[in-house]
Amino acid sequence: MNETLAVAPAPDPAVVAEILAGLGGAQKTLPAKLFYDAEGCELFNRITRLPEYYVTRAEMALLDRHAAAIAATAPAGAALVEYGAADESKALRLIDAAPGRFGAYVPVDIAPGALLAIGERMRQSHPALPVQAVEADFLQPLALPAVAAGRPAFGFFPGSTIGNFRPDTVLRFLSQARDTLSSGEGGPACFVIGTDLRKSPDRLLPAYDDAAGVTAAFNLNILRHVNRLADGTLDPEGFAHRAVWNSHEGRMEMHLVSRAAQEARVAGTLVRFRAGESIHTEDSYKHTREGFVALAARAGWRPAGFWTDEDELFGMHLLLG
Ligand code: AVI
Repeated sequence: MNETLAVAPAPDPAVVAEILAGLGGAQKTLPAKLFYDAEGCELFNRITRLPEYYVTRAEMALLDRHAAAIAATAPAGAALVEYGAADESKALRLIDAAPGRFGAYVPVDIAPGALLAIGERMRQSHPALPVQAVEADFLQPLALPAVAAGRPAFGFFPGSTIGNFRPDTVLRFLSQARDTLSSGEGGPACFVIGTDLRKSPDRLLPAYDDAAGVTAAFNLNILRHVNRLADGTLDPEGFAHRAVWNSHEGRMEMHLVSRAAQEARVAGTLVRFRAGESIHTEDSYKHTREGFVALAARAGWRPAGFWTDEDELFGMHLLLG
């Protein structure tokens, strides 16, 4: 029987403090997790179908090729713990590739609406598989829910969302995930993580600045979300979307560039922008295979498998800890 558990979300004052800290720095920033209100999730879904945005298609092609091999590395009866589960489509590739191997499914995400929808759909499509969703910011320490008790835990973090974290955050996340996943029964912790691979800026830049302007709309939407969360007056019309390849850091960056000198109020605080000044809204690291393995090793994980799509655009690592 399926069951959905809602754990309390992070308190609003903490989010407001994070927003103000970001807008108060010399390089203004906003937390990328704030892209994903209902409108942002919809826009991101559209991004995944854009001709320029190869990331999702490459990962799906990888799963078409290798889902059975990846699922075969899971211990029998394991709870499949999916971090950042916006929908269940990728987890289902593993579940359906190895019928009976997974004993439970635990989608973890910050968006309650997405989790409820997953629970509903899974009840229809896989009624015999216990599902327990956890609404949480997975960058915070996470406890496995009751449905995972007595089972090995098999972590799954697809989508290259890990690329949206800076290396210090990746290290903290991977150590916490090791604690979480090794609290399951039996064997070492297992974690399968999808990462977009390093490639030419000629391929990367259009993927983050598409001709139809969907990524621009996604970037600008963060301002509306911040306005709602923190009683703000940021004007989306006053900013332009910019995507940049930072070769030194090995990452794509998204910025919102102020079209003119302007002011806004956010949670009662006056924020001033110079003409041309940017708010840095997102990093999307493009890890090489070796670079990611080295990072994971610093968090106590050892590499045990690696798969790519035919065009070698996207990689999936199996880590044991
Ligand atoms: C969710 N994440 C992996 C996407 C990425 O490619 O970094 C978010 C995104 N930003 C712009 N386009 C897509």
